[in-house]
Amino acid sequence: MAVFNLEEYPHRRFNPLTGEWILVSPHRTKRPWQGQVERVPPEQLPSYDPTCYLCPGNERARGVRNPNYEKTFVFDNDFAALLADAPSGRIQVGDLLIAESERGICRVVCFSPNHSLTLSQMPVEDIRGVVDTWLEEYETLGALPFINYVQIFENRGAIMGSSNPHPHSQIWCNERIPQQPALEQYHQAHYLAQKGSCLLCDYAALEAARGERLVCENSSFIALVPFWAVWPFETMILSRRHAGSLADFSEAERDALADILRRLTIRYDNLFEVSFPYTMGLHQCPTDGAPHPEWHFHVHFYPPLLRSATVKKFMVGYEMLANPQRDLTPESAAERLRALSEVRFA
Ligand code: H2U
Ligand code: ZN
Repeated sequence: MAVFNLEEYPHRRFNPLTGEWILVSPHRTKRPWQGQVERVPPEQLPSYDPTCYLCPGNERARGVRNPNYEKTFVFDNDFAALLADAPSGRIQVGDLLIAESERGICRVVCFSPNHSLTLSQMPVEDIRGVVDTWLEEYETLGALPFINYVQIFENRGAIMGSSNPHPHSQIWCNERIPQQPALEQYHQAHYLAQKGSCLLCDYAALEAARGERLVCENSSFIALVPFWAVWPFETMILSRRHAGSLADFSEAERDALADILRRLTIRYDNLFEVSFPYTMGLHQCPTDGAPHPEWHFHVHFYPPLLRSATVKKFMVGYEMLANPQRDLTPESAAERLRALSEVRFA
C-alpha cells in the first residue's frame, strides 16, 4: 500500500509565519516538459548611461541633478507613493466603506555609481556599504514620530517591475505596519507566547540541523528555501542569532550579511545563466517604539523564474481563487541552488 511522503504525493504545507497554506504537487514534475528552454545571454550594460536617472551627475524626472556619488546614494522618491504631509482623517460609512489616511516617506537607494552592476557583481565591501546605508535609513526614518514601519525592498529585472537596471532598492515607510509584516508579527508573537521561544530562531536551528533545504551559510546567517515556499526558487536569509533589525547586528554580522547576499545572488544568476530577476525585501522590527521580542530579522527573495530565463511562474487560476501551488518541491529547489557555483557564470 502506498505510504504518504512529500516527494511523491500531493500535499499542503503550512507557513507558520503567515498562517497560510500552499499546495505542493510533486508528482507533476515527473510529466514530460514540452515548453522551450531558451538561453538568453544577459545584456551587457555600460557602466554609465547618459539617459539613466540614477547614474551620477544625471538629471532626474523633476529636474533635480544627482551628485557625482562614489558609493551609495539615497534620495526622496520623486513619485512617492506615500506623502509625509498628507492630512490625517478617516471616512466610514457603516461597516462597509472604510478609509484611513496614511502618511509616509519613499526613498530610493542607489547601490553603486556603476550602472552595469548587480548585487551579485559587487565586491563584498561595497555590499557591506549598502547594508550600512540601509541601516542608517532604517534608523533615521524609523526615528521619525509618524513612521512606525520601514520596508526596504529591491525589484530586480523588468519582469519584476524594476524601471531601471541601475542597481538600486527602494524604501517605503509608513504610519501603520503593512499587511505582510503585520501577519508575520502576529504569528511570531503568538508562537513566542505559546512556546516561550522565537519562531525563526527555532526554525533556523531546525533547518541548519536537517540541511535538506539549506542553500548556503556563514558564521552569522543561513540561506534556505523555506519549507512553505511559494515561488519556485524562493529563499529566506535568517540570522542565526536572535536580532530584530539591522540595528542589532555587530560589524562582523553586517559583513556576514553582505557575504551571504553576494553568494546567494551569484547562485541565482548561475541557475539559468541570466541576471536573475526577483523581488527581495528585509523584514525588520517595527519602529513604533514598543518592545518586539517576537521579531526575528530576515530577508525574503521572491524570484519568478521556473525553468529558464523566459519560463516564469504565474499566480493565476487556482492560485488567485484558492491558494498558491507549486510542482517543484522546496527540497529539489534547494538541491539545485546548493549545487551551483559561487563564482558568477563560472
Ligand atoms: P523601481 O525600479 O523599483 O521601480 O524603482 C525606481 C523608483 O525610482 C520608482 O519608484 C523613482 C520611481 O518612482 N524615480 C524617481 O524617484 N525619480 C526619477 O527621476 C525616475 C524614477
Ligand atoms: Zn545608471
